[in-house]
Amino acid sequence: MLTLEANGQNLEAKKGDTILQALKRGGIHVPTLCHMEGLLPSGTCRMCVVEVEGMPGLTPACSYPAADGMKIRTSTPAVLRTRKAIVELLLANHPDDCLYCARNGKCDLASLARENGVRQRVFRGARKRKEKDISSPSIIRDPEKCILCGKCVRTCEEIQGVSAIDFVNRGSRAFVGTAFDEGMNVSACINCGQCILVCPTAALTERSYVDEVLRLLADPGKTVVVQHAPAVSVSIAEEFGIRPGTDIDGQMVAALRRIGFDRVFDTSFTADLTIMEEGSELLKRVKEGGPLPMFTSCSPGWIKFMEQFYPELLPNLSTCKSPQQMMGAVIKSFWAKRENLDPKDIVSVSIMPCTAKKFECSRPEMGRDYVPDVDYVLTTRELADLLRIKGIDPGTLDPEGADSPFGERSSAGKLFGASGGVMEAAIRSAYFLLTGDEMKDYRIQDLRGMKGSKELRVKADGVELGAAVVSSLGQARKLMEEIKAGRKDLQFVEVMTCPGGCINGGGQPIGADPEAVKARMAALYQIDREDTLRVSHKNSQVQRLYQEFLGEPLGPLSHELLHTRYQK
Ligand code: HC1
Repeated sequence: MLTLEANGQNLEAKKGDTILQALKRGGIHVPTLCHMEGLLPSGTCRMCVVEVEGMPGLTPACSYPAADGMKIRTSTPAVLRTRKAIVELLLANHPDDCLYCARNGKCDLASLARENGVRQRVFRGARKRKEKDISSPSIIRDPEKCILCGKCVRTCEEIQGVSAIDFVNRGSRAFVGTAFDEGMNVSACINCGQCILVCPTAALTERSYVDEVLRLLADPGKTVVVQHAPAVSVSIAEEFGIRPGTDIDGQMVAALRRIGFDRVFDTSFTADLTIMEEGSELLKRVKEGGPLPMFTSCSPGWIKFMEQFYPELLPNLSTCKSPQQMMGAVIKSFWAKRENLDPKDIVSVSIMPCTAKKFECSRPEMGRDYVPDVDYVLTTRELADLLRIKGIDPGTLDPEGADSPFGERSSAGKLFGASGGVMEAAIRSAYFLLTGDEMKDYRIQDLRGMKGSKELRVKADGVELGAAVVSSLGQARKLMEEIKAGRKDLQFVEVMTCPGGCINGGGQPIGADPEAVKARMAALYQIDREDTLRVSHKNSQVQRLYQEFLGEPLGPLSHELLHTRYQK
């Protein structure tokens, strides 16, 4: 342990701590901008400067190591003057359109200006003139709002292993852009939106479809139905000031009805359906000799990553569409027929924690006869926008249940929202399919938690399977390299694009700290602990869908509606 002094207060720090970590441990706040928890410091913005006795000038707290006996001052006149000047310089060429900005009320730059007492534009730099990039179905990039903190670049490279964006040019001509300054739609971007979560301003935002959905909700010729993803009910409350990890599933369903959706379905229903299809596909591949390991296919960022970086392994992807797309497909086939509706008159909206789902629903293979399975995807944040526009506070409503015939779900389906959840749900049902018995304890602790890589060997009825779960594409890349190098002990691999899974998706509330993300995950585990229906194969509405319409898992109609192929 190290002993330091900060602002006259004694602090203890661990060996290897930076000054910033030591100050945090002691409860002393220092503003940061480019700093990213869990990654090596870049020290570029200098917002966290402090004075250290005996050292010349100011020292960046994020990158300088704490040392025994160090005496630190965090708010001397020189420190405050420097921080304020940094913000003033950042504002020198920043647009003054806060009123209309997508990050109005949630802008880190605005918060830093407020915290540091900036009340006027002191420097007037030439405005950066660069077109907005609106080419992506998921992400809008506005270089004029970029303050070059580099967090998006680091996230894309160091966490996701994609490197779709990077710094271009140097000095005053520097900007963050794609290779050859092309649109995001032709870049390597996999649409995950993790860059949006770390962007301090509105330089990166989701492509919003709120106006389109509002217009269609008001169109009497349209039947507008909505589905909501497993991870949304445990995060949307944060947008309304409710504690992270509070599940408001029933109140959210009530709120969706108040908005005006004609039906509210639960994507966890089709997560259960996915388990029936994907579990059967896995057992078939094991019996018939591959290709193995089989990779899950519900995370669209991961699919694009595979297409771009590992096309030779595409045959290993499950042919199952994602639960979102399966729901869209059964809405516009089975449900349309049952309600006597022309699929062209149905508008299928989904509420997802994920920006890549917008890209997924626009893929040409995700529909039939030029009718897309899903028409519009709104993120958790856009749902909050929609609720605010309509003046609805979900926390004030009485809970309601989702609609039949796609409203019942198991808690296994709900677990899809956390990394490891698809695997846990699949193992529960595979065990039953192989042995005819239920597992004694459904909880599979080894697959739970925020770790980026988890593994397990499962034995049932003489069959032994190697299972791996990875979240973030940086972790996925490591595993893919092992598999390419000849690793043979895995039969089933779950990949989620975002670290921790959809609870931490790129469409989730901005500004959540790691503890908030863990609280969302814990909420899903609590739902599972308290539920009475905990396995997908016992979902009675899924069973009815097979009896009345689909036939059997992997049958011809399932193949037509619920499966697809990804090709090089
Ligand atoms: Fe997900 Fe999925 S779990 S991909 O993370 O398989 O987005 O929540 O809806 O489709 O069910 C996201 C979440 C989601 C799908 C399911």
